[in-house]
Amino acid sequence: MSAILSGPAASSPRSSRDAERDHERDYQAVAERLERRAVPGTSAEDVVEAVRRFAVAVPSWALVTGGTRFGRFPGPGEPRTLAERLEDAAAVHRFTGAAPRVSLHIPWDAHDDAAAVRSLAESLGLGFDAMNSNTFQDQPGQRLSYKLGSFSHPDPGVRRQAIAHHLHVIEAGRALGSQALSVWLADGSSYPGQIPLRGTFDRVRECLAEVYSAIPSDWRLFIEHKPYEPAFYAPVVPDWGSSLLLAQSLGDRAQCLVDLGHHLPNTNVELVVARLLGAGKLAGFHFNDSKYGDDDLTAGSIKPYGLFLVFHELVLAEREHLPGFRPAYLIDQSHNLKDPLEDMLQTVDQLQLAYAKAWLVDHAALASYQESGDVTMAERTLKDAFETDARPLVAEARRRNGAALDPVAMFRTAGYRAAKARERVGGATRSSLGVPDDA
Ligand code: RM4
Ligand code: MN
Ligand code: MN
Repeated sequence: MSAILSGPAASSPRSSRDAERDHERDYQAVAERLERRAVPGTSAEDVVEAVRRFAVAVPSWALVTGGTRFGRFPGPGEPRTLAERLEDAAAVHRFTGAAPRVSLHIPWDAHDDAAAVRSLAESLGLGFDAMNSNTFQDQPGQRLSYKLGSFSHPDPGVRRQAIAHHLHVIEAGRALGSQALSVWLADGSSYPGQIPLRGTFDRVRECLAEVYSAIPSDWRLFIEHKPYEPAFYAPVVPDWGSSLLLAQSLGDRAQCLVDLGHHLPNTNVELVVARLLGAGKLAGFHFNDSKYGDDDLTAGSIKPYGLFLVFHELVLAEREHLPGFRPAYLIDQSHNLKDPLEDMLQTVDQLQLAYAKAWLVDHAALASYQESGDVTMAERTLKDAFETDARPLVAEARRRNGAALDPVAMFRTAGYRAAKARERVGGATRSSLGVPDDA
């Protein structure tokens, strides 16, 4: 039996009643501390209720082992079909109480019968978040190649084909009840001179304008930037400035999506978030974590303080009722080593935790320290929130939502993956990116 199938609960005699009792005590302790602190809006009750409302969408493509370009090591019981991916997404929601929607990637999640997919999702308690297009790969039978770009391609025929794909994704999303289209383009160049730097941006803007004009009036268009890979010299949409220019030229319902891993090392991502919020152009997030590049690691695993600072900007905007504040929270990760579902459960937990801690910030005190120029106390105000053990608050929110105190422990105790390994026999599990098992 692999380490995944046995778990702490299986090997330890602690009963769930013990866990409940420990939780009660931990919760009382933090509630009491917060009561003593007496900061308006940050009682245990306030924070728990806020965390109960927090929701993040699960990406269908990260429910299977991703792999790297050097290899892929899938485990037993991973989903093989869209129906099985939905089933796993529903499990994430069941264990966390915070993942009621799934985000599809077309054509990875191609399907013939949208009504059947929609009703299956409904029966699982799931809705659909943003739809993702894909013009960064050629598909079998595709007429023209995206090797040298899609929206920026010099051949207008390729550009038309890419636009047609986006219109198809919009139709697929309409049929499922989605309300957003998320566009990440691999367009760009790996060598100086390969493409005109200005002209390609203009082409992308023109193509996006056509797509924008086709989205339903209650939809938004998300533009996702990325500094490099697969274009290693000059991507057409490398940074939030380029993304903002595009969103501003398209219109009100075009906004900029921040994938936390899509910045050069040491970029101050919370500052990017603040700028986009100020411009009314923050679409939302692809949450993940990274050390070097677009590493797609578990959110909060490498830079938890950075994640907290991002959430601080978000909670500030939420509590100030910043006009137009409606961020779409999505996960975008690749699981190479961990069980994809355990990684997803850890991720949701980390996001709930960062959100809870951001709620603990004493905003009035922070503002007054900023006014008086008290640098030390301003910084300590943030640190005080960040260093509070908010785990019992998050566990309590999950409990009240009918989910697990500890999602990973519950996942192991329930034997979810082992059961799926018995059910899901035969058929290939392919990584969404199509990395073959023997690469
Ligand atoms: C990209 C980007 C997109 C995702 C693809 C799979 O790096 O993060 O959001 O759809 O990867
Ligand atoms: Mn992304
Ligand atoms: Mn990425």
